[in-house]
Amino acid sequence: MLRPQENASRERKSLNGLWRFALDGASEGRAAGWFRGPLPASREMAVPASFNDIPADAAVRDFFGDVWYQTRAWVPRGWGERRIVLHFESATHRATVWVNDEEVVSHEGGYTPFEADITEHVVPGEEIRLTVLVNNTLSFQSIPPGVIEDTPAGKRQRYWHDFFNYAGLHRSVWLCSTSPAHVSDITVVTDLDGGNGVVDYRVETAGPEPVETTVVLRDADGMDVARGAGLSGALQVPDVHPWAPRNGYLYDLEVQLRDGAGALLDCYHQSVGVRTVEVDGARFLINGAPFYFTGFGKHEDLAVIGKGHNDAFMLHDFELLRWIGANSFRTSHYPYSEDVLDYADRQGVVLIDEVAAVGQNMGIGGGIFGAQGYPTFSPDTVNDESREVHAQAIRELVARDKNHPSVVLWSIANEPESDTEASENYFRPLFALAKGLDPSRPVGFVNVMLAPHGKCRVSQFGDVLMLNRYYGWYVDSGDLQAAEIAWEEELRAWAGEGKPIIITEYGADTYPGLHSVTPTPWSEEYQVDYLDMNHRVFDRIDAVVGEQMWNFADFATTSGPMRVGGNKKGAFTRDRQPKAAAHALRRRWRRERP
Ligand code: BDP
Repeated sequence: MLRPQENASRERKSLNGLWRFALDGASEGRAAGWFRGPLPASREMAVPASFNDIPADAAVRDFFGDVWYQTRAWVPRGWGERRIVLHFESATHRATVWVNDEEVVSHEGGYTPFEADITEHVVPGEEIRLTVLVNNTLSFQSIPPGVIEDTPAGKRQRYWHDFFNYAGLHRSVWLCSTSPAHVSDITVVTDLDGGNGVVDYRVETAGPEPVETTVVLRDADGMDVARGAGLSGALQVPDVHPWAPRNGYLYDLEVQLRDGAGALLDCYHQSVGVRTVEVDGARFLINGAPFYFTGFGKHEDLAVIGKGHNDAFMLHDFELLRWIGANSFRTSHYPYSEDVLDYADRQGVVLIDEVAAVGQNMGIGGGIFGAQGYPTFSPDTVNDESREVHAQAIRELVARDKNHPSVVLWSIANEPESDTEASENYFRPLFALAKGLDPSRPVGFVNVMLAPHGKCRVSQFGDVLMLNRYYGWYVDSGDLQAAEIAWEEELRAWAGEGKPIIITEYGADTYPGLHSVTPTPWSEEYQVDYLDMNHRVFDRIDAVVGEQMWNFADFATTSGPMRVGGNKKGAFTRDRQPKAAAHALRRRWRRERP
C-alpha cells in the first residue's frame, strides 16, 4: 500500500480536525446502527490524537472497549471517473469503517495503515457521513497482548507492556483520488558498486491495464540520472551520492503509467536512498563501513495528545537527537507514524523498526505488573491464532516501511519469553517470514534479562543480538561495582556468539531535580554514574556495535508502585528538558569514537 500523496495525477484531502466522538461501554452501537445517523451523546474529539487525556475524566482515560468517531466530508465534485479511496494511517487497535450506511473496511492492529476503495459508495460533489468504530481492547490474540479480568470492582483491562495504552485515531485520515489504472505498490532495493549505485525497482499496478510503465530517477537537484521502462528493472546510478548516517541524501523515483495514446494515467514519487546494510561477523556495516549505533529507545508519547502525531514535536525531538549526538533510535515498541520514517530518511537518522509485539512474557512482572498467573504460550493465551496476528503485523510493517533507507534492521518482538521450547517454536516461523519478506535487511528481536546467554532459545534465529539489560537498576540496584562485574561477564558470553550486539535498552529511573553525593538510585547523579558504568563495559567488548539508552524521554505508563507519574528513565523529561544524563550522553556521543 502506498502512502497517499498529491502529484500531477493524484489528489488527497485531509480529514483531520475535530470529529464527533462517543464511548460505547456496552458495545451497543453496532447493533443499534449508530453509523446510520449522528452519533448519540457525542462530544468533539481531535484527530489525530489519542482520546484518553483530552477530557479531564478518568472514565475516558482508562476506558477500554468500543469508541466511535464520526465526521462529514465533501467528495470533491471534480472526482467523477476517479478511483476514490479512504486512507487511515492507523487506528488503535482495530477499527471498522462505514461510509454513510455502508461498511467499507475493517482492520486489526493499531500502528499500520489501511484503506478502502469507496468509489462505489460515494458521489462526487456530495457530502458523506464517515463513521469509525475503534476498539482498544487487548487480548492474548492481539499484538500487543492483554487480558480483561473480572474483579470485585468490575472488569479491568490488564496488559504487560510498560507504556500507557493510548488509543484512537493517532494519525492522519485522508480522502484520496487516483486514476482507475494506478500504481498499487513499489519496491526498491539498492546496492553500491564502487562509486556507482544500483536501484532495483518493482512496480505493481491495479485496475485497467496501462499500456506503458516508465520510471525516472532524479537526484536531489531534480536532474535525471537514470530512466527505465517496464514493471521492473535495475537502474544504474553513475557517481552515486549514497544515503548515509547523518547524510540523508535522497533520489526521487517517479513511476508513470500511460495509456495507448501516451496520456499520463497515474504517477507516484518514491524517495530512494541508495545504501547497503550488511552483517559481517560481529560487525554491522552500512555502505560497507562499520556502524556504531548511538541513541535511544523512544516512544510516541506526549502530554495531552498521547500517541497523536505532531510535526512540531517531531522536529524538536530530532533536533534534540542532533544536539545530543545520537545517530539512531528504535521505534520501541510499535511502528511509528510514517511522518517520522520520512523525516528520518531525510535527516540520515538510522532506525531499528519494531513490530508492536511487546509483553508476550508472563515471567516479567512482580513489582511492575503484579503477579501474572498465566503461562505465556498455551492454547488459551499466546497461541497459533496470536502467531497469525503477529505474522500479519510483520507483513504490514515490512510492506509499509520496506523502502525507507533509514530502516536498517527489523525487530519482530520486544522482550518476549524466549527461554522455552514453546517460544522457540513460536518464533522460528516468524523469523523465516520476516527474512523471506525482506532479504535485504537483517532481522532480530530484543532479548530480555530473564533469558540470559545460554538460556535464550530464540537468539539463534537473529542476525543481530539486541539486548535490554538493567544491571545496576533492577538487579544490583545501587551497587554499580557489582553490576559492572555481572554485566561484563554476561556480555562477554554473548560476544562469543560472533554476532553484532546492540544494547537496545539500559537505563535508570531518575526524578529530575533529585540530587545526592552518594550513589542513590533515582538521583540525577546516579543516572550519570549508571550510564558511565555501562559505557565502560561496552567499550571493553568489540562485538558491541551500538548503545541505545532507555529512554529518550520520560513517558506515561499504567499506575504502579514502581512508576512515579510514569516511567522516568528519560534522558529528557516528558516536556523535553535535559536531565544531567543528557549532558553526559552528549559529551560521549559528540566526541569522535576511537
Ligand atoms: C523493559 C521494556 C521497556 C520498559 C523498561 C523499563 O522493554 O518497555 O519500559 O524495561 O522497565 O523491560 O523501564
